[in-house]
Amino acid sequence: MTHSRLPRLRAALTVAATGALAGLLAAAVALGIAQLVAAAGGPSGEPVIAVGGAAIDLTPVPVKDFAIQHFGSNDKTVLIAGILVVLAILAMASGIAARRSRGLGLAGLAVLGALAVAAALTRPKAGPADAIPAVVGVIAGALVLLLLVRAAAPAAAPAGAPSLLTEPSAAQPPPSPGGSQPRPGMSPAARPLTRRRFLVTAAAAAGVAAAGVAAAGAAAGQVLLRRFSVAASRARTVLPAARVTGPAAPRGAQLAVPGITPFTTTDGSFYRVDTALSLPQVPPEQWRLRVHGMVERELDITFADLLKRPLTEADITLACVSNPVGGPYVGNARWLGASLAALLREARVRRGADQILSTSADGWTCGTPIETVLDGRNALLAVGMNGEPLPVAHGFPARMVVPGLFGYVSATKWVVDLEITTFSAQHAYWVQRGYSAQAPIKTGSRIDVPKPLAQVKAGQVTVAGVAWAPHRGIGAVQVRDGSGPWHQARLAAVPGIDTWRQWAWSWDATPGLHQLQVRAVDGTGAVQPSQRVPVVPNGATGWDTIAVTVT
Ligand SMILES: Nc1nc2c(c(=O)[nH]1)N[C@H]1C(S)=C(S)[C@@H](COP(=O)(O)O)O[C@H]1N2
Ligand SMILES: [Mo]
Repeated sequence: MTHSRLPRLRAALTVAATGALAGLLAAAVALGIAQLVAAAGGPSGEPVIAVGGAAIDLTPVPVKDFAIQHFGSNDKTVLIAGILVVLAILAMASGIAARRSRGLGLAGLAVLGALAVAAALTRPKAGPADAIPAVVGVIAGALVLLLLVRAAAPAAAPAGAPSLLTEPSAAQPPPSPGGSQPRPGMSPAARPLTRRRFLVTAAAAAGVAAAGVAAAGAAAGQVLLRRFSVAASRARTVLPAARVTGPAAPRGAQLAVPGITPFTTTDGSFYRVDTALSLPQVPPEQWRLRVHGMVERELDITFADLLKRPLTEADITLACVSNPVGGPYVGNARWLGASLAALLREARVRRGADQILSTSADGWTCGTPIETVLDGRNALLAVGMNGEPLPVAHGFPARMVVPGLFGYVSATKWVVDLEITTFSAQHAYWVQRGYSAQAPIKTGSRIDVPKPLAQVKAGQVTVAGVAWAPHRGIGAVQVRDGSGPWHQARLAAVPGIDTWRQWAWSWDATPGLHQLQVRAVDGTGAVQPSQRVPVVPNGATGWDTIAVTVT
């Protein structure tokens, strides 16, 4: 690099660096202020949450599947982090643009603000007020950007301007510890002043940003507080005993095999899948369920009404359509709830209706076949899970549970509305995004022990796991080593056909590398298909296969 180019490059870098810093600070202030304003009106207007929610709804299904499968329950954290990184990059770009042209920089901020406003306004249940946090935030951010850019402006003009943010080159003497010593090539009066002014303004903005972040913290605290209050009313909730008790899980439901998936999944280890970035906080005192649409008699019931109805307790296995072969998105709990069929009979469904379109407190929708709910199975409006009120993450105060149907067509958490309608008139959330309207849970089976790629000693090795075909039941489970013959596994006891079933097989393992495979036969005699199909549009199929080394 020639001697004359270096200073110009350094000047350009200075412009870029101060611009980027100004953009970042402006965005931080915008965000902090927006969070603060949002805290006053409830978390629905929080720009990052709104943008995140909109992103979830707009994400193409394959991308969402990728996220669920690769990040699992961390998918939401990854999404928020991603949004913040993108925001930071765009903010820095706006700041750099503002060093060239203020209008351009402001336009960049305005675009970011418009995106946040659009996201806030298109959230389900959003009102015009939900745009306020983003608007106020962007105005604050724009002021900070203008201030900083004005403060830094003269630095762009003369060549040889000192870099604020890069190490001084060896060609120049290091600045004195005070930092304001004039350097060769600088106009002694203007440079340090400009620099100091920028630093002072930057420090002030940083202070405002810090205050904003603190405000955001306070806002988060408030949300937590509100969450805490729902936690408190959950703790106060006393559920009546079941009037109808399904057969208790028999003692033989749990095989004595270390490492096997327990028959009953604890609340804490139950998988969670939903589109909610912040958990809906629905106080039971305010909860209402409306049953309307193609009915003779509309119903509007309170939580107290719900608890007065005869409650049923039953073991039911829930599975997610996004569960890959061998995957974790399936769980079994003991649910307590009121009969959905009885509720529909009370409302008197009109001829021609075939779908219950249920809606959650946060606007998610789900379509369930009326025929299935009325066919005698334990379709529940559930209030309890494993002997306790539903955890907030699993739908407190009330959710649906229908044995045999994938969660996205049956298991609405935080349910507040049941519209009786038809499948041709209304399309639920995931159906709008390419999933099937009808989605019974497909027969599945999984090897839990040994673990994939485990090393085991030659001799008798227990191979074990779970298999499920809710509301058809599991008739048999078969295991094979490589392409050898299928062996019948021993089956654990089950309380009925609505749960998964543990199985175990004693394998005479010989040294070498082996491939173990499992398949189930459901209660109707249908063998789990070997063909591998993806999750979209109505659930994966294929046999779980693991490799183990025997020594
Ligand atoms: N309100 C609401 N309910 C919902 C969903 C959702 O996104 N929002 N997801 C459904 C899906 S796809 C599944 S698999 C189950 C998962 O229930 P869980 O999180 O209690 O395991 O909830 C269902 N209920
Ligand atoms: Mo799901």
